[in-house]
Amino acid sequence: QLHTYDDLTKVNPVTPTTVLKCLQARYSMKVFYTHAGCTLVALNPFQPIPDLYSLDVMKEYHLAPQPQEFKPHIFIVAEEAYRNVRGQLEPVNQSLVVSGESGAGKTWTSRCLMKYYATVAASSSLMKSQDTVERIERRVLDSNPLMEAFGNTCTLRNNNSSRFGKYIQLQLDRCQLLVGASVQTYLLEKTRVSCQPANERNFHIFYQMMKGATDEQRKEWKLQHDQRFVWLPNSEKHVEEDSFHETVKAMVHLGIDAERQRQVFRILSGILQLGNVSFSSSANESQSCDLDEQSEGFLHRAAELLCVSADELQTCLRVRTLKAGKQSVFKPCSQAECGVKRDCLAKVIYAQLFEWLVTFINNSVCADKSTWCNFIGVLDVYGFECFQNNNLEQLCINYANEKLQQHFVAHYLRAQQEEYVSEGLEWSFVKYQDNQSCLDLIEGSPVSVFSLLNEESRLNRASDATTLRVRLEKELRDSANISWDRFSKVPHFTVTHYAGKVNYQIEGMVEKNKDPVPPELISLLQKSDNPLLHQIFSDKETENPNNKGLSKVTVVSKFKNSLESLMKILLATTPHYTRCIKPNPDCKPLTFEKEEVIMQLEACGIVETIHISAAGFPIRCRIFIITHNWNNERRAIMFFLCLCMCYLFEVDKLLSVVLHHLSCEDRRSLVHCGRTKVFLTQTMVNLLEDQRKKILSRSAFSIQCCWLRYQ
Ligand code: AOV
Ligand code: MG
Repeated sequence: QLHTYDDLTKVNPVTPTTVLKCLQARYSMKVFYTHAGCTLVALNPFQPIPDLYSLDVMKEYHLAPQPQEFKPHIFIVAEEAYRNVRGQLEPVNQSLVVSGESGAGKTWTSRCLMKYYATVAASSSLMKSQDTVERIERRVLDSNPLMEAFGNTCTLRNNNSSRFGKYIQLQLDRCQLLVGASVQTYLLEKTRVSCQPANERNFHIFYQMMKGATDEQRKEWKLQHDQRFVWLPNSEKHVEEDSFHETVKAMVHLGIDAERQRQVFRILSGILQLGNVSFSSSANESQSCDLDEQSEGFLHRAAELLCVSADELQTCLRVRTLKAGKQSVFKPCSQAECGVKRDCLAKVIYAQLFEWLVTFINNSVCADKSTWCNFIGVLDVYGFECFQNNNLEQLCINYANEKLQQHFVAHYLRAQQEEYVSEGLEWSFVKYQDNQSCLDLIEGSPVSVFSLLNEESRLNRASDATTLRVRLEKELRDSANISWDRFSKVPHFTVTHYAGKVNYQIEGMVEKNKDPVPPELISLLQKSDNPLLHQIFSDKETENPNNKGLSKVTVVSKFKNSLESLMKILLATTPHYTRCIKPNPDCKPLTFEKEEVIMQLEACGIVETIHISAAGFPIRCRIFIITHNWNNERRAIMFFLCLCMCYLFEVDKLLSVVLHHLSCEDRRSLVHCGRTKVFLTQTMVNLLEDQRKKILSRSAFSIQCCWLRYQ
């Protein structure tokens, strides 16, 4: 019967084993969603499930008076958030936080959520008459395949792995209709453009082009059928046939015209050509390296596609410009340096192109501030990762996941329990895994991995890997979350994350953190005759080459700041958590591996969450009785409430009146009085909601009950 438990709070006793058994039983019955108190657990079926997300199912959940009574589904979370926007509980803006490890189903879930809102909150009044620009809902949805084409790839863990984080705010007007959206993205893993980990691939868009371009387009973009590109490994793997067509369709819907598309694809092909340019070693240091014989053609094609002079491009790659006073000094690059510059050029172009794309999408879908009043945010970041070789990219990704876990711990596991205790409720504290110590290790002050990494980046000294390793070991030795294998030949450090231990290689970390862009590369791109390339680099400052990037913000500092802004937004919204679980590491359909699942359940603290949810109260508020019409001046009501707060502290009495009016005096266990707040169980909230609806539908002067939530 275990499969019948819709909510893990009903499992008795709640232990990792019973929870696992319940989820396994449900999975074997093809039931993929289960409530875990305040969170929803979503198991990845790894195969499309017919009719699970159909229009009819959406309607069913949207129109139900109590969707919670239906089978657990992501649409319950979606609908709850949607109704909260209409409700009186503060804050009215909502965030749907989707978490889980790489390949668990976050991006899939985010797409489902967006489809749901684009359907139930569709605003027909926004139908546009132009042929090319589609209605707003379509455009919001089309932003997904477009961003995924440019920002997703096939990794060892997921064939459609997101290499950037995104927070999409769906903007709703007063009538709860979707009138626009805005996208905030986080740190694209741009190193992948020029360096793909073994058995992984470059971003989807390159393969889509190679496969989907017409003969005419190939000719224009200089992509011969039989051409092998160094930066396109594993081309034979997993490509959906029509994805190029889909991407182009999305571009059209979003308003990227044919000429702009041409410019985009020429730039992308230019990048691919650059990847086949290599250099031979020079005879001595004062001589610059020559192009390899077969590279000549690729360099010319790259220059032609990027619309820059081939000679200048070659000089930029082979010679470094140093400023000595007002004079420029030119220093030939070594073979390795030439390669680094080539990679840097490709990365900076791709990253800026991605940024331009996101800005374009925002301009196309963002509603005017005067037309929307609330939003529902959907957060989909890259999931926790642990490969054989992990570097700065994985450190940033796993750090982002630590931050999200901390938000959950702070908001739910800690804050709620502390409040019950401070309000004097009978409460036996549920212990939970706090990941604060790991975050202190990574980002804390005065010393942390990030601070040491930044210092090393600023000092700009040679043999960074060993120095950084020694400093990390010396200065962070007190942290329980970091360790070293002293016999390892490769300098590395191991971090114990909430989701598991990860070894990070130190080699190359400092350089990646500095992320220097030689100014001559920017100057070259600013002179491009490709209007798009020219535009995206026109406002970029060419750094002072003598400055060695001193004033530049490092990668980790920038990322830390952007995540802190995200946390501020999350804290100002009502969060809803969905935990995506990957039932097996090989992405096999309908295969449930217990060890895999239990590790993920333990990492995210599911058992603790269930304990707290089972005994806790989802709503804390003060209840007042107002003989007043809610439709009257809101301010007057607020004034009245303040008076109540000042003079009527006998909450218990007030409560009796409310309960009397709701005819449920026998249900006092559903309500608990704290020192300053009244705590309601979900059943009580539903009861009050029903009453409120009845009263409002009568729309007469009557006793109304309203509640405010103080966080
Ligand atoms: P992720 O976003 O969590 O990983 P995805 O959302 O890309 O993971 O899911 C991985 C794959 O699992 C998808 O491409 C689908 O094939 C499949 N999948 C996920 N959820 C479902 C579902 N509900 N029904 C059917 N198939 C599903 V990463 O972005 O790597 O962290 O960086
Ligand atoms: Mg993803």
